Amino acid sequence: MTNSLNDMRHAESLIFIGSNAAEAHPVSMQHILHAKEVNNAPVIVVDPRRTKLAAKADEFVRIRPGTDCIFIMGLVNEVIQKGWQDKEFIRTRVAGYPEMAEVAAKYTPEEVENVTGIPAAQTRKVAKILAMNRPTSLTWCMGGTQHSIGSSITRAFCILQLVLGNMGKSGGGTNIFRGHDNVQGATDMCVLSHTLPGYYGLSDGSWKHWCRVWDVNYDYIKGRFKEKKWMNAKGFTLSRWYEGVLQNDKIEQYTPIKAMIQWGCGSNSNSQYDRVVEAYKKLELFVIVDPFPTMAAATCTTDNVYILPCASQYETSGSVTSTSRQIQWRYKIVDPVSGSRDDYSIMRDLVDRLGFADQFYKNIKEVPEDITREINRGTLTIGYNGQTPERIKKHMDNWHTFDIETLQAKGGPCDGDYFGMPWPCWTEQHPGTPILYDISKPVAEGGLPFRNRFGLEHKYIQSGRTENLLAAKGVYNPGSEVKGGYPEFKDIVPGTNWKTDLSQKTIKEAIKRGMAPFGNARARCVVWNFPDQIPIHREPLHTPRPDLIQNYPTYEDKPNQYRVFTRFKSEQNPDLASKFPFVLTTGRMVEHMGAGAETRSNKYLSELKSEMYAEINPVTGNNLGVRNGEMIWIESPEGGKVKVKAFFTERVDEKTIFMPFHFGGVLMGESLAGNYPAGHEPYVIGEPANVCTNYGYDIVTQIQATKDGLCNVSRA
Ligand SMILES: Nc1nc2c(c(=O)[nH]1)N[C@H]1C(S)=C(S)[C@@H](COP(=O)(O)OP(=O)(O)OC[C@H]3O[C@@H](n4cnc5c(=O)[nH]c(N)nc54)[C@H](O)[C@@H]3O)O[C@H]1N2
Ligand SMILES: Nc1nc2c(c(=O)[nH]1)N[C@H]1C(S)=C(S)[C@@H](COP(=O)(O)OP(=O)(O)OC[C@H]3O[C@@H](n4cnc5c(=O)[nH]c(N)nc54)[C@H](O)[C@@H]3O)O[C@H]1N2
Ligand SMILES: [Mo]
Repeated sequence: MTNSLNDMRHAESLIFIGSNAAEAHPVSMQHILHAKEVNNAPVIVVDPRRTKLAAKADEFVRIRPGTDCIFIMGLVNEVIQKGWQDKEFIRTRVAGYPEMAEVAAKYTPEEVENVTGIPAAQTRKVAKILAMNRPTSLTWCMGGTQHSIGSSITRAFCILQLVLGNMGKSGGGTNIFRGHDNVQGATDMCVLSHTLPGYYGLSDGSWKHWCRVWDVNYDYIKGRFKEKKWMNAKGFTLSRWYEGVLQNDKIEQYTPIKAMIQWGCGSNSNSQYDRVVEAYKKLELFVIVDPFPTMAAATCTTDNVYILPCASQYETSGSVTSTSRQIQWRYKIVDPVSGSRDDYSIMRDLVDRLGFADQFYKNIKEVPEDITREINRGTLTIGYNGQTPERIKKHMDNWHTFDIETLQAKGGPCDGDYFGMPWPCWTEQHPGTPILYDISKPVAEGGLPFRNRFGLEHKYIQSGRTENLLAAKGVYNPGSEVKGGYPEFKDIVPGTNWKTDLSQKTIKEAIKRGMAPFGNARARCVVWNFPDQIPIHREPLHTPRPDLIQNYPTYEDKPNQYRVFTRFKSEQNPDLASKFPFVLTTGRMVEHMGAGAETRSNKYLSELKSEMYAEINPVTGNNLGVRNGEMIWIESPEGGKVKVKAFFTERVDEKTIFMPFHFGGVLMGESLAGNYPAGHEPYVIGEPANVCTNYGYDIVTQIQATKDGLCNVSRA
């Protein structure tokens, strides 16, 4: 999030795209409804389903799954056609605008209607609401990302906010509500296969940086790899790890995957779940580290599976990062119960037995405080340096002294700090950055310009034009020595830059001069390192509108995408829609969490929602001869099928089926209840939706496309 949940209170309008905050982020609703009720801010909700959040909307926009990009670029176009763009903001702080505007011009409200199903008049109306009620707070969530063009869709959201001039402003911003409580922290630590912690990448320079932080010899680390090239190669992602075992699609690795540790993974959260189950059975070693036996435990009947009962968050402590980039300390409430152990001690045993504890724990004596200190030392890219364990705890102990509107402490021991020192927090004196890219404040007080990251100028292949990428003259934070754009800081300590200077002198020097360590540049509308430099619409791989494939085809197939061949074009079969006439989309409900191992093992939540179901429009149900509450089969083009209860509701339109993905413990009609360790069967079991979610992955991130597949429905 560029802003924070609290800052949404200052919005003059709010648009939610593919977010059902009322169920998935209920705590945010106090701030959203504050803006709606107190500022009279119109709320727009764009979703294929009339959700519980949509119930609070002034304008509900029903969209066909997977078509968000064209709708948003259509809004951008309408804003430009009407002359409502923020011309000064664009002139001084945005790059690649004319090239982008030319692409957007193709997306007229009428073409948007043709592709998305949203009436042209409604696109015009939404553009007007946004233009007349600035700043707009824009929120997207999984409805905007879990698509083969998810990365383009998210780019389009950012462009809309740039064109409206809503970035770096209180009440504006792009506010992506994150998933699990510490998923922002997990992302920042890059529990990902394509980068080292702090988004440093996988280059030699990045490895050397982290080796310096860890105080570990670079050659020692290099020696842990079979060959050096694997050090710099992206790994498998969670969404397609199973191919590394099954190898039905070609993999780019010297060996198939033979062992798997799933550490806090719900398992049936993986799409193509029937194939995941096949892969579990082929593993030579499988370890599950979780407070609850996940569905994986119930699918495996082989004897090479170990379940290590892990303590929950209440039984341990440490620093975590919230969706608003705020760092908090989680205090331990009770000791681990029932013989479980916390993640740190399980990790310690593993590292001990693998024989490199002396390297791994070189600077880590006091757990977990020293882990946070290591993060402070190394994660300079996003400014994790000022949030020491002592400061974080001080914030937690004094959180009543922070203002709900501004997040700033008024008086008391944290005077002037923003709660949780939202990153970047550049020094131990810095208050944190409550709003990213806000040039109204000095950098030392939480202000920032846009980051200079992609060179000083760029020549566009679209237009042949060369553009200076630094911010225009006159755009700077108060107190800046340079009164306009400037590049990143380097060579203050020779041979280093602000991200690699472990003495942090470079960062301190920049702040002293009133400037941002990462420079002062323009935000890009053209991302030349993406397959689609400017967001364009492409039909989902499995589309209910085969007539649109010719104009909006998907990408070419992609070999070696995170070590596995990924099908795009060869998977976009125009004949599928006749056999699988319904759009299948999936998501969440408030009562359950993720793959559901925790919440379905909770008596009270299980009582609230005790059965797997599919949302189906009554007209569709009646046409199929199905009654409300009867069992139906839902079948995917890949042959996965689930037997679930029909839940008649007009939340979905006649062409769309929605399933929550929180259920597990049943596989294609068969109960696996007897396979759980004795006494640990969840209160509620049900079919996992992910047996039915279709093949399909984002071209950049490989996120699974669980929101825009096809399916067929029949009476069970
Ligand atoms: N109670 C509860 N809360 C949770 C979670 C949970 O499991 N349970 N999970 C957490 C996690 S990990 C995450 S990532 C967040 C996710 O939070 P959200 O993304 O808000 O949750 P979802 O229900 O997956 O999806 C949001 C909406 O996207 C809509 N949608 C589907 N396809 C499309 C599309 O093509 N376009 C548009 N515009 N909308 C579409 C769905 O109908 C749904 O209403 O929630 C977090 N909070
Ligand atoms: N069809 C479909 N599939 C989806 C999605 C969708 O919208 N539709 N959404 C996707 C998204 S956004 C996400 S984030 C994933 C979520 O997928 P998962 O992350 O697999 O889902 P969770 O059930 O939240 O898994 C968390 C596990 O961690 C365990 N756990 C809790 N606390 C601790 C702890 O302290 N230590 C350890 N070791 N374990 C702990 C829980 O018991 C649980 O089993 O699902 C994805 N899959
Ligand atoms: Mo998530």
